[in-house]
Amino acid sequence: MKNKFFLLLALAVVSVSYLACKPKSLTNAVSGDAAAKAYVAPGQYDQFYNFVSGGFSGQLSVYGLPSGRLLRVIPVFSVDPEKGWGYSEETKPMLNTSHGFVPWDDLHHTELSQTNGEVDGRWVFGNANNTPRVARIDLSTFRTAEIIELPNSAGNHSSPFITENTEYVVAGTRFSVPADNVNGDVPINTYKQNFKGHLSFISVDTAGHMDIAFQIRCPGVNFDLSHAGKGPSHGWFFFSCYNTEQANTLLEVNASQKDKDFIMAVNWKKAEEYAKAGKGTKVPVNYTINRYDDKTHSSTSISKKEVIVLDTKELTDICYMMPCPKSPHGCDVDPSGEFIVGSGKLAALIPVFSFTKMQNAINNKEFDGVYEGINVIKYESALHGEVAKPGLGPLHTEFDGNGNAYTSFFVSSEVVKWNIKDLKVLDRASTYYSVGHLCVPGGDSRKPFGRYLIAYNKITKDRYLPTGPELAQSAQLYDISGDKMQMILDFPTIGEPHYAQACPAELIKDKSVKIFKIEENGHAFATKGEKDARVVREGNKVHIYITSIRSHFAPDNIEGVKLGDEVYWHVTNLEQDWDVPHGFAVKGATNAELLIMPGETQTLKWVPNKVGISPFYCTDFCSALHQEMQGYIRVSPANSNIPLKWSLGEAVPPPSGEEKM
Ligand code: CUK
Ligand code: CUA
Repeated sequence: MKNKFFLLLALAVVSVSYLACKPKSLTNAVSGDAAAKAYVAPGQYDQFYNFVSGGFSGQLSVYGLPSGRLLRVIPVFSVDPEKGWGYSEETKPMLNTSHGFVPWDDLHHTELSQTNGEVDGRWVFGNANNTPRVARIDLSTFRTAEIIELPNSAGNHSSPFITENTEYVVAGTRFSVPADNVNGDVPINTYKQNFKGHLSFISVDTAGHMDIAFQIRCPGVNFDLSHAGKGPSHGWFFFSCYNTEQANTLLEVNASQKDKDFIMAVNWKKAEEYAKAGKGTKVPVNYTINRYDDKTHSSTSISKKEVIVLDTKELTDICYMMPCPKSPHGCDVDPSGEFIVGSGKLAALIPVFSFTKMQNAINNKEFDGVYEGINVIKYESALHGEVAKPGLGPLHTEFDGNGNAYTSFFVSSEVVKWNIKDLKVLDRASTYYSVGHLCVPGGDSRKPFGRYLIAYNKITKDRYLPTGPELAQSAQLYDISGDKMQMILDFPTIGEPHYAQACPAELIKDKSVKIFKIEENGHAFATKGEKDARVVREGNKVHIYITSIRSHFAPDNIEGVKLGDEVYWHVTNLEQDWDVPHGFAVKGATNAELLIMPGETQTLKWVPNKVGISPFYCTDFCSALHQEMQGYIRVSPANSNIPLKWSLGEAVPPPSGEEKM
């Protein structure tokens, strides 16, 4: 067994070193009409939005397709000084966790909300891999609206995949760890006894609010990826598991021992029934839910203390294991909901399971033993068939809605198109290089839109101008409307993309919020007109109610602030026009700028530590007189008796000579 693994490893090394030399056919990789296919004329909209995870950047970026134009970077799990995300008083609570404020995470997968298994354009979800969390981004504002933390988890990788009516966002832990409520101070080599893998079923209500409905406690393995059943398999969820060897060290060898690991099938409808019937245990935990409110322009953190846990040891009919060769990564369900594709990183074939056969096998008890209390279905009993000799290092599969599947191969750097029913390979296209995830618009829903496929590559090597030791990760766009895939565009990406989703622009663009109505601004420190601008002292806290409109702040001269004061700049942008944000920055601030949208209020905390004059100014070029949009604040010693004073336009003496005219 070991020999086989090293053979594959050797193959991988050979192929990777092959990448170092430029393929001869490179100039032929793009054919003549490619540019026209990706061309979107200046002033024209793209046809699709593409929501791409930023990996270790912790953010999510939005591209237009087919142009590859970068439209927006949405801060999610990482602070973003450009937008004040995690720096303004209003957004700081969004990054709260049971560990306190966490300024960074690692976002791997994006998933669009669905209704009846079809993309509906309401929200996109993202996962945090490091400190386990799930975020919901509102696609009317393109902002992170909610972040929920997941207890009993570590490395929330198998996430945030959703059921076909967005009933649940589901998250499987990558690292199994001792549960939060038991003593975790145990030797690491007691993995088998003490480490558990928890799956979280996060309910989503019609407003989008998330909470953990229940968790399922599973044996300690690594849950890698997952997807919901749909259509006939709605009610089930499928998770790829590796490290079924339960190793706790040198996983590259020790977790590659078995020829087959598992895809775990979870009957979540049954689990839901059990949870409602009180079959779970209420377990004490600590987790946080952070919500942003577009009316108060503020966020709040809710601290939760309990979760319902169902145990697979006791409830033996909610989980079943399907053997899957070898160290599976991607776990994808085709649009019909009948076929489940497992991509074994070290496998030389792709197994495709049949939901119908799996159901029959369960009903007929065609089992092949028990794994840690969970019935293992006979491989052949659930298998629809295998795709033979597809490539090396399969990772992920997407679907085009015409009966075809597209699988990425990391080691052989290619995308392979195959037919779901007869499992015949139809086409292959090179990627440059080492492709990870793939995305077809709607490609994991019941209704893929087909047309394009995007490959997200890990290595770019010689594709772009050198930029020092670090090169951009890269996306490649293929036209898949014909029989043969055709590469039409390369574009560099932000961070390291893993999964991405795309949908027709029509689902989103007309719902896009243009301004926040000033009369609906419910912020506790809003200033709805210049006449209300003021400065209020409460002990050593100074609240500045300040407004911005082209091209001044009101007030713009402030005196009476002293060392030792905590100054809160509550900036309300009075504009009611689309695309007119104002920025705000003050000298010596130890956090960031604010970028305030029309009708919105945002607050910057500033603790001056020097006596003197500090200018403040607008950072976003908003008008011809943007450079005039500035002001001064005077900071006096702690014991001074300069009174609080604020003004706009008063301090200017009449220009000399004017009286004489
Ligand atoms: S993972 Cu990155 S290529 Cu985190 Cu979905 Cu497969
Ligand atoms: Cu406001 Cu520049």
